[in-house]
Amino acid sequence: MCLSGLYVITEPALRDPIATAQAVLQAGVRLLQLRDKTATTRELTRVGQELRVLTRQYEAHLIVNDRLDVALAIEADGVHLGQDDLPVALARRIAGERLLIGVSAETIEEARQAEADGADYLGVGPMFATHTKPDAGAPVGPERLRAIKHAVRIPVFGIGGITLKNAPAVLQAGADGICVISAVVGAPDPEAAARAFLHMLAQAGE
Ligand code: TZP
Ligand code: MG
Repeated sequence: MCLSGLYVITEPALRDPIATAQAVLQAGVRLLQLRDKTATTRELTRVGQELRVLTRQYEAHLIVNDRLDVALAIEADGVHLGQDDLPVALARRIAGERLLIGVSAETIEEARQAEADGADYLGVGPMFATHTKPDAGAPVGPERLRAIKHAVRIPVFGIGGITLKNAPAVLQAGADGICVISAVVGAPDPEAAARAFLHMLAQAGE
């Protein structure tokens, strides 16, 4: 599987996750994360099952944020864990090789620990200021990503405040791919926005 390129994350406050998925899958996105901080477990599971059907149609990968149980229940391809979520080594023990495990890391130490505990990829950020995650720390910038990229062997995605304009700096710092929410999900035409990112990534050779 290809852990690189454009990774789009849903945000129900900006657009319905199903509508988001239809638009970005149509554009060619092959990595989608279901992220919903307010849904009930039942609702998250229902949306996840719909996304599972859609992502299978497009041969895209589906990752569930925070919730290992939901990821396993809907037969997602992976789960994404933050530093306050289920410890990565425990998640790996439960999921075995059934799931990809992505981990958020802000520092070299967190990145190395995640890799040692069995993470398959990292989300490093916030790269830049973001309004989408109010509890995100101060921006770490592309140079932190560069340092983390040198410290681990697993793929590294930049996340947080990434736009078409600043994405090249993240790629130049060594990112294997970029994660976006508002620049695609909050765009007036998310399909066109995703296509623009994919075009930029293709030009950059990602
Ligand atoms: N984790 C770190 S920053 C962030 C997450 C989920 C929010 C990214 O959203 P946006 O709109 O692309 O800045
Ligand atoms: Mg989390």
